[in-house]
Amino acid sequence: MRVMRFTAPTMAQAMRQVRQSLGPDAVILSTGRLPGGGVEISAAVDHALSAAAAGGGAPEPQAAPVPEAAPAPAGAGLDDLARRVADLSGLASRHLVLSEAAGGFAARPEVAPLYAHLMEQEVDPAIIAELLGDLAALGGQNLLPRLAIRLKKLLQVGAGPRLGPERPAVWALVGPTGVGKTTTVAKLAATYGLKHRLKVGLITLDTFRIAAPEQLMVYGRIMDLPAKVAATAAEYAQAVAELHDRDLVLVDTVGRSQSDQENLAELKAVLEGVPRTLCHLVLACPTRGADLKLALEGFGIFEPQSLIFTKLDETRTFGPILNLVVKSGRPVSYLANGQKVPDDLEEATREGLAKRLLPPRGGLQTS
Ligand SMILES: Nc1nc2c(ncn2[C@@H]2O[C@H](COP(=O)(O)OP(=O)(O)O)[C@@H](O)[C@H]2O)c(=O)[nH]1
Ligand SMILES: [Mg+2]
Repeated sequence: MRVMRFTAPTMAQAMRQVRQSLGPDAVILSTGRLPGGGVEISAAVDHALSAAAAGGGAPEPQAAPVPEAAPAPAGAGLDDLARRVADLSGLASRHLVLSEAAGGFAARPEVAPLYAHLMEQEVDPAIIAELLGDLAALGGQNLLPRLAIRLKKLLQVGAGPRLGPERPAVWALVGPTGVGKTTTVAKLAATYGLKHRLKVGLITLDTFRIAAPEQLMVYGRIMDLPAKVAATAAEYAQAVAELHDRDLVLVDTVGRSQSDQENLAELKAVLEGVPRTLCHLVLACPTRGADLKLALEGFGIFEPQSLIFTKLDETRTFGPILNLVVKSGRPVSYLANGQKVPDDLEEATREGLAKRLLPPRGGLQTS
């Protein structure tokens, strides 16, 4: 298999080059942005793979599950879209998806611009294939609204604090260093404490760095909310007990590298001091896709209730949000789009996320 590189100003143009040079059996191996602008696609033709994809040659008996080639009727199978996407993790099936995309649905003139746009947004190719594959077979106009409906179905949102009978509700924000946990705790405190007029308390477990607890204490003083520092499971349980008159207790934690399993386990042990603590995983949207997936795995031990994405103001690529929702099966609860406390926080909605992921109406690049 000979790998070839294609560079062009836009994904659509690079895809066209791939099809022209390598034909319909091209397999996209990777896509990326060039430092000086433009995109690069590595692609190749693997005749064994493409023969198997076409049902021609002798397929490998141990091949990973292959997506249904036959177009499903409109709307069918949408409910288990996420499950089928999750099944597409094997390398062989991934290649089949990509090869099918390049030579099949993605080549159709009405679909190609949508395909290119989603690739540019760095949506996982397997998800794109599920979203667009049978839409292409339906043909016709108005693909964008149909895509929007499917996308919204995949984008789970919600999991804001459900204030059950047990008070206070306890939310801990966990996540890598520097993603904006402390800032987001402050924004949430303002949202729930000042706007929704709930009784909010703050706890910081970030005693790891000198002066780190001070950051949250300052927010507490400004907003006139009680704030406590805890370093052990017992201290944490004590702090929550002291905040028993609160509706919601927000817990800030120390940033940990997802690869630092020992420290993650230590933090988990502290959080277990209050078993009803619900964790929410904070991730920065501009983080590279592979690193986001590593964080998801590393912080999986906290069984996060939701994902919170920060720094949306620093990127224009939102595919990773969709990729992680599908991969984790967790909803997105909040989006942070700037440094300002408390303004730069929004509750995640399907519409808001889909709007960021889709091209503006009429703004599709068709060249
Ligand atoms: N641009 C941008 N910066 C943010 C956002 N959220 C937090 N930050 C900044 O990121 C840096 C780290 O934030 P911090 O809350 O201390 O992160 P932590 O280590 O996870 O607690 C600070 O400079 C914040 O102002 C956001 O949504 N957008
Ligand atoms: Mg912090």
